[in-house]
Amino acid sequence: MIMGFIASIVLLYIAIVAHFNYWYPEIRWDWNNISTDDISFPPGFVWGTATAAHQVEGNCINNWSEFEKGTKDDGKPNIKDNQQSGIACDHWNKYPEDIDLIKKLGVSSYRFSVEWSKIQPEHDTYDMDAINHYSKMIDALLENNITPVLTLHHFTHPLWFERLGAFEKEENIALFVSFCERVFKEYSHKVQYWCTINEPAVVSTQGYFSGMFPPGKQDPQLSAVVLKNMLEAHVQVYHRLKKMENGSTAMIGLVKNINHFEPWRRWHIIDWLISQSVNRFFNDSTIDFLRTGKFSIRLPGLAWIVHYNPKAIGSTDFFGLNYYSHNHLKSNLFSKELFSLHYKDGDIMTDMPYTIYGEGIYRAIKTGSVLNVPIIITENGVADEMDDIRELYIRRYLYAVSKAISDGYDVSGYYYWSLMDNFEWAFGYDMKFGLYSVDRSSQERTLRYGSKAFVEIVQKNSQS
Ligand code: GBH
Repeated sequence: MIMGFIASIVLLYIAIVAHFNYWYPEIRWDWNNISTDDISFPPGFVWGTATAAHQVEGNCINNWSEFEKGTKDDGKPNIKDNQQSGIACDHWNKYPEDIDLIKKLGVSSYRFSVEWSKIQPEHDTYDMDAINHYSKMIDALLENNITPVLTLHHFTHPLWFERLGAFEKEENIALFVSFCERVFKEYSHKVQYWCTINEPAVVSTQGYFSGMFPPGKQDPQLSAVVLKNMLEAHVQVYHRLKKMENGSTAMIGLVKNINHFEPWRRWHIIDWLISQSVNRFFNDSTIDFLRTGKFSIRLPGLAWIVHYNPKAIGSTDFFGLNYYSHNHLKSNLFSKELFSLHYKDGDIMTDMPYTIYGEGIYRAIKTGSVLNVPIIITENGVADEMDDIRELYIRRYLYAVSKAISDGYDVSGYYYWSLMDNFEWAFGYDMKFGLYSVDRSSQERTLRYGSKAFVEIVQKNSQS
C-alpha cells in the first residue's frame, strides 16, 4: 500500500519534470562549429542605434531623478555608489554632433525617447521650448537621412504623475494617453515609427517586485496591477493615435523585453515551478494579452489578476523586441527572496549580472512571432568596460538574428543599445553599453574597438 503510494508520487514527479524538460528546452548551440565571420541580411533590413532621454539628455526632473537621491530601508543607496544621472551625456545640447556619430556608424535610423517631464512639467502645463527642442532634433535627423523612431515612455514620467500614483491607478491611464496625443499631434507628420511604452514588465517587476527601480516597492499584487495598467495604457494609446491624422500610416508598437528564466536544476520541480511562474509573469502574460485579449496572472498568495480586453488583439503594428540574455533561477523557499540567480560554469559573463546567450535572441524572435507582425529588434547590446567581449557578443547575436530571418521569421530591423555610454539606471554610469565610450569629464565620445564589428556588418549589409 505505502510502497505503491510512494511509487506513484515518484512517477508523477518524474512525469512532471520530464514534461517540462521536453517542452521547455534550454537551447544551446555549438558555437565552436558556427562561423560568425560572414553574416548576411536581406536588402532593406534597417540598421539603427538607440538611447532613452533620461539616460543621455541630462537635467531631467522625474520619478527617477527623485529616486536617485534616496536610499533603501537597509540604508543602501538606490543607485550604485549614490550616483545621479545629472547632466548625463548632455545629449540635449550635443545632439547635432551625436547625429554625426550616428551617421559615421553607417546606420539609417535612431530610436530615442522624449522626456514627458520636460514636455509636460506640470499637469496643466506644456512647455513649448521642450516641444520645439524635439521638433528641431527630429528635423536634424531627417536632414541627415536618419529615420526617427520615437518612444513615448521609457521608464520615466513627471513627478506630478508619480504623485498621483502613476500606473498603480487605472484612472491615471487617461493622463498618459492625452500626453501621447499631444506628442503625436506635434510630430506625426515627420515621425512614422512610434514605440508606446518601453518594457512594461521591467517597470512593473523592478519598480514593484524587486524594488530596484522607482518607486522601490515590493508588492507582487501591485506589480501585477501596474503591468496590467501599463498594457491597458498601450492599447488605449494605440487606438487613439491610429484615429488621429497620420495615424493610419504610422507604425505604432509596444516594446517588450524578453528574458527567459530557466531552472537552475533541471530535475528540481520547485526550480521549474518558480522559473515557469516568473516566465508567465514577465514574458507570456504580455504576449498572450496582445494575441488573445486575455491578461492573467495567477500566483496564489502572491498575485492574482484576470482581465479581458478584446481591443488588445492586434494592437501593435510591429513587435519591438529588446533582448539581452537569460537567467537561471534557483529556488529558496525558506528565504524572503524565493529565488536567486546563478551562472553556469563556462558561460561568458557580461558586466551586467547575466551572460552572453546569442541563441536566446533566436528563441525570443520565435516567441514574438506568434503575434504575426514584423519584429523590430529595438534593443540589443552589451555592457563591457574592458571591451574584450563586445565583438563576440555582436557576432553571435547578429548571427542568430540572421539565422532567424533565413528560417523565415519576419525581422525587419535591429537597433544597437546603445549609441554611447549612458546612465544605466540602478547601476549608474558603471555599465558601458556604448558603441562610443563617453569621457564624463570632457564629454568626449570615442568609437570602441569592439564596435567595429557592428559597423562592418552594417556596412556590408546596407544598400548604397
Ligand atoms: C533595457 O532594459 C532598457 O530599455 C534600457 O534603458 C537599458 O539601458 C538597457 O536595457 C540595458 O540594460 O540584471 O537581473 O540584476 C533592460 C532591463 C535591466 C532589467 C537590468 C533587469 C536588472 C536586474 N533590465 N535588470 S538583473
